[in-house]
Amino acid sequence: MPNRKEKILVIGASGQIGVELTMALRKQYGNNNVVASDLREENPLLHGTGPYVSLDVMNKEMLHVQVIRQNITQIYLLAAILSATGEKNPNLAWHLNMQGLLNVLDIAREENLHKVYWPSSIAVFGPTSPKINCPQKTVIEPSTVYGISKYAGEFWCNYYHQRFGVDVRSIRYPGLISYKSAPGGGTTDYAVEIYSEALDNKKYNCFLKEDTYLPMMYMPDAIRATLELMNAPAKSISVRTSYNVAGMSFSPKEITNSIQQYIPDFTINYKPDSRQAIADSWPQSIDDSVANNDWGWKPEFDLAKMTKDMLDNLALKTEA
Ligand code: NAD
Ligand code: AKB
Repeated sequence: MPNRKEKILVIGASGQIGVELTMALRKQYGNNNVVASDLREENPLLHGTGPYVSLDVMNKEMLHVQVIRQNITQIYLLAAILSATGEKNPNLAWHLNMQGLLNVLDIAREENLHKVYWPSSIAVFGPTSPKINCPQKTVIEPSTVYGISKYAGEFWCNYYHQRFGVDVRSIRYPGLISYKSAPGGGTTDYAVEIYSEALDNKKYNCFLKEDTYLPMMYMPDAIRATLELMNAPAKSISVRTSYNVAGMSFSPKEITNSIQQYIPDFTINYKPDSRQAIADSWPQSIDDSVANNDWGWKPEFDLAKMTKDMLDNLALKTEA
């Protein structure tokens, strides 16, 4: 059972994952024990559900003051620049993704925080990694600045754990699909946009080719994976870099077929752009047997189940 005395700070809480993870943590620990924070304004979905502070993870002093003032015991760090935006501004992506993490790890060490969560990504893998069932340990030569920052970040987490005993845990998320909050500049964003475009306009211009397979996961599975990892006993965590987790793998053509089961006149056009090269550098599917052995990870959603849930919930949102 989670300890009710924990006080959690979520950094990047207004983003795609942040909103849903904050709500899930508030359910587990109590609304007032989970402080949401972001550089941008509070996401409307979080209004009135618990405390919110405006915070820049790059300002270490300000972060440190908040951690002490709010008696924080755990940090979930979600602030980052994702793959597609990162290629437009590599220096900024490197700076935020690295310095933000180092600020959090330093404060965790100095303040003896109980736990830190920091997500990595399947973007750590590059063109020389195995394409199918990419293993936990394999050749890793990322070709995007985002992937490089995630891979370096994984080893900083491992270092702070080995050297200073910081209990930092991490998951290499696949592309995440959700209907509550919009995605923030990734290569897998097409798989979110396609559902709302199918409902609103019955057509979608896809920036990836029809046969581009990528590892993906529905947000409820991603949130559950995160909580299961964070609630697992420390002795069962054998990976202190970051865990592979798998949900499903599909191509734009397959997700289109799945949507057409409900919207038969939905059509798609393919106009690949610079994101195609990023997608081509990543694996098509992931082997998550280590996460399964260590803390029992198992996904619940496949493409068919996710499509039904996405379309039902987006339709309800439109009606509201
Ligand atoms: P997002 O872009 O939707 O959200 C990031 C949030 O961080 C934004 O609300 C942004 O305002 C905030 N932020 C940016 N700079 C900040 C700063 N200096 N200080 C404080 N907050 C700042 O991203 P997301 O999709 O929610 O991703 C969260 C994490 O999960 C990231 O580390 C990302 O790399 C990782 N991840 C996401 C996916 C995915 O498909 N969404 C997949 C793999 C890994
Ligand atoms: C992206 O496409 O950049 C993210 C990710 C897989 O890390 N969704």
